[in-house]
Amino acid sequence: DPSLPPGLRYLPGYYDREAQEGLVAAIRRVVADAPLFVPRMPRTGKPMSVRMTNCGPLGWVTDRERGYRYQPSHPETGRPWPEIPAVLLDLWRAVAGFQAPPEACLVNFYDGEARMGLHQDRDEAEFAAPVVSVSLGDQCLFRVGGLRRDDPTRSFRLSSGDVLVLGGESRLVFHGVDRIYPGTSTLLKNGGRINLTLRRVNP
Ligand code: MD3
Ligand code: FE
Repeated sequence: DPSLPPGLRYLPGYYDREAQEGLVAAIRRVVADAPLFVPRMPRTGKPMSVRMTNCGPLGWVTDRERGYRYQPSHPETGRPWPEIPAVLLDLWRAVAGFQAPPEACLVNFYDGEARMGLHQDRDEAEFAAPVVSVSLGDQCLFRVGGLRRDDPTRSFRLSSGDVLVLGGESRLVFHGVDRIYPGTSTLLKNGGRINLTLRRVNP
């Protein structure tokens, strides 16, 4: 698709329903160990509408005082993040190419009102490795642009089971989630959307 940024691979329907159910079970175990927290914007302390947790050696966190960063422990429990489930390490091996395993898996949970504004992912020290994303549950309207905030954007729906691989020139493009479409999936008993992003943090 020539209107997608170079290096972005969209793999719709990568996971079938049974595989999606397995992923949800694995994420429930992660959340039982590392509870969802409310991330807060640097300086203002404004809460994000998405709730988050992580698994892997490092996790992405943000708060008013210390801002965006990766750290090895949960900001509220102080415990190390749980391991990345094997099924997600398998995904990384299948789609990321010749890369070391991911260090961070961010788990984003969206209720029907949650959004994520247009941003770049640049808190990592390693941009050569791709970001790999898995969507589960309700559909969302995803927006992807270019390397500059004011570049034209293109929007499309992401559905449960879809995978995105953001490598090469797409690694630093602006992107966001404009809205959730409640009631578009039966995967999660209470509705909502889960997005998993696998990343290398350090070269
Ligand atoms: C395109 N998450 O956690 S995932 C994020 O659906 C984030 O939760 C969104 O953006 C979500 O940072 C989008 C798809 C995604 C992830 C990383 C990207 C798209 C990307 C990095 C570069 C370009
Ligand atoms: Fe992002």
